Amino acid sequence: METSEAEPRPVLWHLAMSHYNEKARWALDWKQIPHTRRATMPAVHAAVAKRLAGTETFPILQIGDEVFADSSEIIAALDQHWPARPLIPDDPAERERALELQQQFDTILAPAVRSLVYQHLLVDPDLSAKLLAVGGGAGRERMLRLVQPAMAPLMRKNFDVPPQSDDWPERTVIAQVDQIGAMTEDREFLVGQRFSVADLTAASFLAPLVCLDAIPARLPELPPSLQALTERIASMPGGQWASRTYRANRFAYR
Ligand SMILES: N[C@@H](CCC(=O)N[C@@H](CS)C(=O)NCC(=O)O)C(=O)O
Repeated sequence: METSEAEPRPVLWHLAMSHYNEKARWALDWKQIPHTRRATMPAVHAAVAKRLAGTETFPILQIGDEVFADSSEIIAALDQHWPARPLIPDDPAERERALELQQQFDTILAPAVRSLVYQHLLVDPDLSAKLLAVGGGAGRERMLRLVQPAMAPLMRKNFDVPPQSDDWPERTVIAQVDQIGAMTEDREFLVGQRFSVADLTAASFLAPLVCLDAIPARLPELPPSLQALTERIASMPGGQWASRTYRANRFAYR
């Protein structure tokens, strides 16, 4: 598949370890769009986001003068600029359903996965520094290890990370995986007959829990205290679907 010669080469500003960012990376790879990636250190990325888009989160995509500061906006822009290998279905009913599911996973599943992982990660400064430093080398890890005690309370507050005794993140993830399992009981894809933004979004967010080894960013192992739960999620029908879907489609262009 050819990409349009007329389009400028997009630039993706991203955080190597983040699942929202994996969603944007996968979309670019799925659509085989040549692009430039700029990985930034967590925390520093907020200043870059402010400068680029007046926002605080990554991923951010630049296409020429246009700036898209949200993973869903990025996917819509990619389909608009590079229509081949569409992620958003053409059929109006399928389109509506796919975007509705994307919105649900963006606002319910992704924050719950993040809160769940951080509940177990932030109590371990060494593991926290290792995960947050992904893509940056030993110097970055040492630096993040030093600032972790000051960063951890801020991250708990910013990302709504309750104490481990509060099980809302776990309950929320399990409920979402249950629903995904029910929706894919007798079908390969969440919407229609083709891989869409709904599948990509759900599988991006669940990959750290169900197929960590398949993620190209090479994340470190999750905290041991999460192992029993991730094994349970990976064995649920929705967890198995997410792992299968990620492995089958993350590198489908190769
Ligand atoms: N709705 C946004 C959410 C992105 C998001 O929350 N990104 C996180 C990385 S996991 C981030 O940059 N967080 C930093 C912050 O909120 O300060 C999207 O889909 O792009």
